Amino acid sequence: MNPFCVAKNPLPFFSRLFVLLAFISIFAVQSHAESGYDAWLRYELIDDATVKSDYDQSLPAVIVTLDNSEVVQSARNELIRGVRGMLDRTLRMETNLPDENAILLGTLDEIKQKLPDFRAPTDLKKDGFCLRTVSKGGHKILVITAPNDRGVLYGTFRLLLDLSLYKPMADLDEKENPYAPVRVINLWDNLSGAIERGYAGDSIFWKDGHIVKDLTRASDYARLLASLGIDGCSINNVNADARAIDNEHIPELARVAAAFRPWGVRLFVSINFGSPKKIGGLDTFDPLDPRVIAFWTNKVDEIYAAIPDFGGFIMKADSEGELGPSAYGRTHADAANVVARPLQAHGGIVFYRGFVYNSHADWHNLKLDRAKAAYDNFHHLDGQFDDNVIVQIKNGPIDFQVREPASPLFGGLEKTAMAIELQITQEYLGQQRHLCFEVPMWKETLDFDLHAKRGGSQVKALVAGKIFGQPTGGYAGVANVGLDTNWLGHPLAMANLYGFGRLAWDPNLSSEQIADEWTKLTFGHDPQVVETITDMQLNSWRAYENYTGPLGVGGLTDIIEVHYGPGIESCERNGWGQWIRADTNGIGMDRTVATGTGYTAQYHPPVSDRYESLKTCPDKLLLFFHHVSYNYVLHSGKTVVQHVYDAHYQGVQEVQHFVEQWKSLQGKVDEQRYNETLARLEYQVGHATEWRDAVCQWFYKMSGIRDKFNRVGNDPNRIEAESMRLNGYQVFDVTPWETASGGKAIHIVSADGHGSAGFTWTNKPGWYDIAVQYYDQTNGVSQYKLLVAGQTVDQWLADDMLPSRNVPSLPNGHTSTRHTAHGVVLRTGDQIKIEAAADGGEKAPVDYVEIEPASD
Ligand code: GCV
Repeated sequence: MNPFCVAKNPLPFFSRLFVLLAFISIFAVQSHAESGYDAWLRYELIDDATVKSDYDQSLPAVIVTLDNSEVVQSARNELIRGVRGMLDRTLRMETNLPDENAILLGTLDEIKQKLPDFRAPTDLKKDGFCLRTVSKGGHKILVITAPNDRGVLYGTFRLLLDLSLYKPMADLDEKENPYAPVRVINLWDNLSGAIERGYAGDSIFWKDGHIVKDLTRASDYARLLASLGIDGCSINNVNADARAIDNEHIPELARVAAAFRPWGVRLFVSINFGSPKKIGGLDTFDPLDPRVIAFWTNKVDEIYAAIPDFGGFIMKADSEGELGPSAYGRTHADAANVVARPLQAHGGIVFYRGFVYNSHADWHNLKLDRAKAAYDNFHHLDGQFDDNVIVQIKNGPIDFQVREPASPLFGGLEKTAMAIELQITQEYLGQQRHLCFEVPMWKETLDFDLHAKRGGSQVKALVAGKIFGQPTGGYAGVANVGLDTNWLGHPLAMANLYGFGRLAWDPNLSSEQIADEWTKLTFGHDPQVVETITDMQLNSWRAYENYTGPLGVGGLTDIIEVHYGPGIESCERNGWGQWIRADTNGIGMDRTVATGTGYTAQYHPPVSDRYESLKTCPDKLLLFFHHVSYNYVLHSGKTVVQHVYDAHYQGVQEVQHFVEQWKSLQGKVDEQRYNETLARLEYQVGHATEWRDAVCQWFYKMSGIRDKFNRVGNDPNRIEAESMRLNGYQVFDVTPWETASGGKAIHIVSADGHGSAGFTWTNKPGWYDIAVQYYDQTNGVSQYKLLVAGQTVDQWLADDMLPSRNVPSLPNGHTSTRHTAHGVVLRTGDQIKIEAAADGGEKAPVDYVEIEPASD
């Protein structure tokens, strides 16, 4: 069939244009190949003959829509697109039931008019949906219906999910309601286009202070969100630029809202609490001042005049330098309500962030504790927030660390709506350079029973308002997607966005199911591919925890700026409050009531008792709650320090295993994603090794206790750069010391910027892998060459853009990286040499060379 024959119909110009646009959007799926752009909506042709023939027979050829809303049109187009991709068939669009089988899309009211006998489930809620096959006139009608048009879209995506997962279609009967009313995404994009804690390129929304002209990606992003049932998205940093809502930007925001609208996604914006002063021309932002009240009322009215379905605001106040109500002695409730009241009139909401703490705390004071801040700031205000205020609370009491207990504030608000804030962007979890599937971590928090009420009160139920009956609440995910084609950088990282969306819709899904679904949708159904990737994903968070910060110790990363590589003592002796209180005698924050900060009292019994007592505190959180000696014996029977050593060596082995697992998929995964993933995993091995060595060296020095397996500080296959014959190179002290093997490395100091470092191979002849651990800064592109017996065996450029790019880039735990020359033949007595050329501020630094028998 000639798809353009529709243009011959006597349709008015705009209708023809619409058909053409619909056609383009339906077929657009084919234009992105396997770049990762299509994420889990690839709609790959079904290659299982039985499944395909079953679908060919059971799926009607006609799709009927009873509704002309933009959202239902998106649903129809999406179904056509999906069926075209998976079954290579093009559904026919109708607006009336034909004399044959059909798929029927409409809201409950519309369906009842068409099919008066249709028995809809009586308990469908807003955004919930039902898929049911009924008979009419001897034909089967697959009805996709919902109380509202967004629900129809979600039901359509569910049908597509079912098809993608090869679920039998015969006599379909499915019904689902979202677990929670609130399911939103936050982005931390600055108006400049840079993204705070974004690791996949610049903003898809902003550039140079304005919304970008081409909003195709914004709309494609909304489509991805809609496929998960997410219905709101804020598009600017919570450290908000007040200009985001000034008169110049409101029309620009309206364009984004228009790009979101066909997908049922409402636009939210982060606001600066100082706006009345910064953009309103007032001399105050006191929330109780009538002029400030008028400012917010007028501002909200202006926004709704341009964007009638505007979702509302996100507010970060009195935290990390942001202005807040404390400037006028007002409360967070005063601040939230002054903005919430005008929004209420339009059906809008305010997410008021619970992430409020003093970042200039006195570290000498052993009773101070940042973990207590959220509860202390909000608990006493319970009942004072308006109904359309949602206090948005990070999963743990500190800040997205690899292991934290559930925030006690979830159990501390009974009359206030809440949302749990989960971070999809991997700020503290390897920044999408490391594989780290967060769903198992989120599940631990969501399933945790805070005992806020007799009969059980798991976090997932508390935030959904199911325990104390708040009218709203739910889930907010910080995603920070960027312009990288595959949205989040690492080809396997989109599993986190998918997982967030699935859990926001249904937190009772298991990590296994989510990983399995995502892998099938993203990489296909080959059982080996599914089993391998699922296994890697499910093990990745614990592996990351093992080689970074086990036992709940918290951030052993550089917490001051980059939050990426190791930088252990950066958390101590400053006002940020992420202290681990380590000295030569012991480590860990004492948060007990008996002798510490008293944080455990913020939990209800028996949780408070469990954490208070060393006897019952789980090992995985020991150092979060207690200060103990390095020799303290865990429930596992190991000492703290031996656990730290063992976990770190195990963690690196686990990452090495990921590489092997991934390599077993060569030829089974498309080349582009195979190669991109392999490169990231190989990088991860090098950086995990850096983490392991930094943490183990530091614990060894601090505790003075040897590793009982004698691994720490004893690397028989390692040749330290500072021990090599140097020419043009000089030894220097790396800061912090633990981020270099032995505390030292070499860099080029010669006038012409060239240098060499060499040594003699005195070991057995054979095939070897030669790994060079060096520092790849972002302020230069050094060149390295590896020579064996005068012959160049490898060369490379230090041109990686590691996540430290926004701060002075130095040789340290963020930039430490590894290049491995595989399968090099060595003879005893060979001269091995690195020749390098410095560039810009990067002086071709080298930490060590490690030579091991060739892996394959
Ligand atoms: C947007 C952490 C991050 C900040 C972030 C803050 C927040 O501190 O490092 O970049 O600021 O959390 O959640 O507000």
